[in-house]
Amino acid sequence: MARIARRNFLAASAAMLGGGAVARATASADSDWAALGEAVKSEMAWAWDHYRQRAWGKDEIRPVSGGVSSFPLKTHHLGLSLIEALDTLWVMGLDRQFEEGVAWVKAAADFDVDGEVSVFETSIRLVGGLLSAHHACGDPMLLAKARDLADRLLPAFATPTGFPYRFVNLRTGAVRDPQTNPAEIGSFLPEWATLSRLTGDPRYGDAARKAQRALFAKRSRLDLLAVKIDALTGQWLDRRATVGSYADSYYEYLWDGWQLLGDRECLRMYRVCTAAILRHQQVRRDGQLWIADVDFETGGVISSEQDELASFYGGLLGQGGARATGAKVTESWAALQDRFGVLPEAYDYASGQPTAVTNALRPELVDAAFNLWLLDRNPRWRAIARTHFQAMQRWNKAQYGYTDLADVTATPKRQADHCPGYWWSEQMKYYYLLFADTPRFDYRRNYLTTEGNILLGLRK
Ligand code: DMJ
Repeated sequence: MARIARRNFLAASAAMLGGGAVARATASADSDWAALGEAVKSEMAWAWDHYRQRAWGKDEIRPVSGGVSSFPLKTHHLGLSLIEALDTLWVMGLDRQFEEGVAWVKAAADFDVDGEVSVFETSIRLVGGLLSAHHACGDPMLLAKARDLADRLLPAFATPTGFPYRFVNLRTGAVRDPQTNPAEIGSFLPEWATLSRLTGDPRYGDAARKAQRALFAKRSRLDLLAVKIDALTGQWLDRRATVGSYADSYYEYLWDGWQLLGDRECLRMYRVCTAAILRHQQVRRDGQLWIADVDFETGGVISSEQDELASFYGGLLGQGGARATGAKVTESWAALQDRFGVLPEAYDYASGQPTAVTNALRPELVDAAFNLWLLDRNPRWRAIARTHFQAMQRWNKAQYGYTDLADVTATPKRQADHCPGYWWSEQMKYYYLLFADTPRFDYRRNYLTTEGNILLGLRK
């Protein structure tokens, strides 16, 4: 990749918001990207310092009050944000912070807890976070921790279909809730195949592959999948096909199985599913392109409501070769970002109104912009990410970190008091990689998971 000349830049202008000083990048010209990258890094270091002082080893910081919240366990902390942050810190060159985080994991991360976790969330966030940290520094104890955690999730896959139960007790292996969905069935392969490769134990990759393929076999005659299915009977419990929540990363991991592992079966499944989605789910409205929710057997449109989570999909389409369509979908979401400043959690393209006015500090639009930019280096994708970053600085920054919003339509936008773990792993990394042109990342040969964890492409 052509290196971008660094310019002299006054990175920050101070402004007060919610009691915290806001470092505002003033990039207006297209060539200030490197300075924006520095601004992202300084926000990450600032947020990490607050996390270290107020929430060290806890799952999530409450950025307004300075308190903490736990996830994925209800009452016990596993160090979620810390683990999610590790490869982001590393790729930004925040080496001291990375090392203190790794030291905490080695000394204190303990998954032997009598409590129930979401199998999917625990895998993408914590197993993935530990594996990407291991990719960064090679410390065998990080791999051992990832393996220990995956071993505790494995009992969930013991079903007649191979689809995992949604919840498992980390200590006892007791499982709960077989009524599951494509995302929670088929979002394991990149992390678990990596674990199998590194440990020599095929059980992880095998379980992930089996679940992914068994779900593909359940597609309708239109080659569409619905959003709810029983892991014990294999019966569909719903008719709605969507690329939004509960389905999104299933499609992502079909492509990723090909991208990371060269798995031709994944590529075939990705192509079949994508052709059906593009045939039956595209809706054009007022110059925008949306991927509508449809009945998986008839193809009839069920709803004009769109999850914010679906805004990742344009990037995936681009990766899979449908670049113009992926660009159009992403531009439709970018137009909404321009209208609301920060995307609402849900939007109805028929009424033109948000149907959920919160925003859970989401990364999906930047994820799409990053993936499209990797393909063509079009500065338009950087500009969408810059708008996203600057809006986040303006609206989501609180005294002790970055927070969800309770209402993106209020003036001024109303803050909640919660920073999700994925903030540390996803958008901060996407912004930085988009803007900073760092030598620590291989921009040609890389792989990031659905949670933004880098399993391929870190350069020492
Ligand atoms: C992340 O945990 C992952 O990207 C997941 O696939 C769905 N979206 C959330 C963040 O919004």
